Amino acid sequence: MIGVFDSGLGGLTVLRALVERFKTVDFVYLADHAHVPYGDRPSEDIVDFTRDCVEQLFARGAKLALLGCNTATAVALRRLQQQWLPESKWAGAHNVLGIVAPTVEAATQTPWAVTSPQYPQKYNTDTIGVFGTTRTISSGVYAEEIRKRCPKVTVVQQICSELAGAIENKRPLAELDVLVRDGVAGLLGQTGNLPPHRAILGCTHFPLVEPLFRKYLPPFTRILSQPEVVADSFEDYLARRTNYLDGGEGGTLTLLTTGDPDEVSEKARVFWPDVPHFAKA
Ligand code: DGN
Repeated sequence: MIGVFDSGLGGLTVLRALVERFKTVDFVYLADHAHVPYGDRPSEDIVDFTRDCVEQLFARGAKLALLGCNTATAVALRRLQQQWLPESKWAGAHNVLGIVAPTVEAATQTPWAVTSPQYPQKYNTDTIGVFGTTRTISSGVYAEEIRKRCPKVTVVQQICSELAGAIENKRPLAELDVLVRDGVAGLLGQTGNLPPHRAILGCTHFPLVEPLFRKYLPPFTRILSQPEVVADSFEDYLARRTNYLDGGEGGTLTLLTTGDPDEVSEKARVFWPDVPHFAKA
C-alpha cells in the first residue's frame, strides 16, 4: 500500500496520476486540513505535522509515504528521511519520498539544448524556470538539486504566492489568468526576457492552470507535468521495490482528511471531478 500526503488538496493532482497509472496498487491519501495552509508556518511545525501524517499513513498499512506537496518536500523531507525515520519504529521496512527529486531529474535530462531563431547569439546557456510557493522557492531546494545535477544550468525562480490559494478557492478564471501572467512576467523579467528552455510548475496546484502558463510562456519553453513525471519515476522505483506494495487488497483508494470530510470532498472536485468521498482521519 502506498500513502500520499499533502497539507491540502493539491496532492490530488499527483495521486490521480498514480491511481490511473497503477491500477492494482492500494493507495491511501491523507490531507492535513486541520493545519492547512502550511505556507506561512514555521519550519518546525511543518516538519512535525508532516511526520504525524506520515506516521498515520504507516499505521494504516502504507509502507511507502510520498509527500505529494512541494512545500512539505522542500521543508520536511530531508529531516524525516535522515533524522526521524532511521530512529523510528518504522525503520527498515518503510520509506518516505518527495516529489522534488523526480521533477528535477526529468527537468535536467539531456539532450535538451534548444536553439531559438529568436535569440540566436545570446541563447547559449540552458535555463530552467521554476514556479512555486513562497516556502518552496525560498527553501532553494529546486535550485540546489538542479545545480547538483547540472552545474552550468541557469535557474530562475519565481514565487507565485497567491496562486495555489486562488485555485483551491475556485477564484474566477480571469483572476487566475492575471496571477499566472504576473508570475510569468516576473520570471521572464529575471532572465532579461530570455525565455527558459524548461519550466517546472513546482506546486501541485499549478497543473490545473497549466494552459495559462502555456499561454504566457514562449512556445518553445517545455512545461514539465509534475504528476506525470512523478508517476514515471514511481514506476521505475516500484519495479525494483515491490515489497512496498504488500499489505492490501489491490486497487483500493482511501481518502482521509484531518478536517471536515464533507467540506473537503466538495472542494476536492476542483482537482478531480469524480473524486471519491473523504473520510475523517
Ligand atoms: N500544493 C502545495 C505545493 O505543492 O507546494 C502548496 C500548497 C500550499 O501551501 N498552499
